[in-house]
Amino acid sequence: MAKEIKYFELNTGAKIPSVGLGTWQAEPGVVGQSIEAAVKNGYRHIDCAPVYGNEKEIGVVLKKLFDEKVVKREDLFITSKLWCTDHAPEDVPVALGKTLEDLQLQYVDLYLIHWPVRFKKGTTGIKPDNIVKPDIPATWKAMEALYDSGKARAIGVSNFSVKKLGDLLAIARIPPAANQVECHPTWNQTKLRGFCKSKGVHLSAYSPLGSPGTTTMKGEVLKHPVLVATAEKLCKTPAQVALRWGLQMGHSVLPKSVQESRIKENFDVFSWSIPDDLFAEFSQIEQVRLLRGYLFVHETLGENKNIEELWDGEI
Ligand code: 1BO
Repeated sequence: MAKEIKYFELNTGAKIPSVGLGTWQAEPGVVGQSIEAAVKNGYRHIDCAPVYGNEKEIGVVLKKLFDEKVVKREDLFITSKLWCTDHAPEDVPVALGKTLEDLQLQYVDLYLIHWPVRFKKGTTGIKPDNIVKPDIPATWKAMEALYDSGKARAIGVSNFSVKKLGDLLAIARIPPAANQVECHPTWNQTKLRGFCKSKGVHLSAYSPLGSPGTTTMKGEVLKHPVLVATAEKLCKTPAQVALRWGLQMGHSVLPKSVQESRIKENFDVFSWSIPDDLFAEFSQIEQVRLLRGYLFVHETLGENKNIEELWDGEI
């Protein structure tokens, strides 16, 4: 029996499931089984990207789930992203073509420009020396063509600041449907959230648990006293509280897990809520961006000389 899922509506009219399975840092060899567990436990939204290095394995398991009639394609919401090496307009359809081939799909539900940063074509890894000057208007025009073709049913961006999103909205024929960014109770994106809301751009949260397994991000979100105390009062886990906080703030959340028990736990966030008095305490939490983006800036190459410029001061 289908479990209750809350959806948000995109500016295309499509519905995006409010909880999706993140696949960043889900290694090939384990990502397939986590997707199977997620879908069997009710998830209908999978967040992918070619740079995560696992789209082929995801494609194999999606095909299996469709063949075994566990879920229908039209009931799943699949996001993927254009990597930084593929910003040239002629490379954009090729990159989506490769993603569709790997995922064994005819279309994605949402296709995002992964970063407002361009790397030299053909380079590998995330290295500042790979950076070249981006031309987001030209890349976006190519993204709009993918939307027109139906191969991307919605298009959007990721890691865009208020300024960068505003600049894009000023030239877009098709406005971005979503901006996927780091967001959790200790980086709540107040300014960006307000801007997205005013422009009808859906905010989607990566690292909604603060990426506890990523040592470089030093995320201790789940240990924050407000989360721990709220979890104790509601008999929930801090992870469930962090996710429920996201839903009540009005954004979709993309927790990553490869353990079935955690996958289930992260989905048990619909039948209860954080009461107003406890919810209010989250607005007092000190804010700190965890994914700083040092590898996406270069003093002389590209447009972002430092992380202040990358995030346009939102750090
Ligand atoms: C480098 C990838 C960050 C989250 O998508």
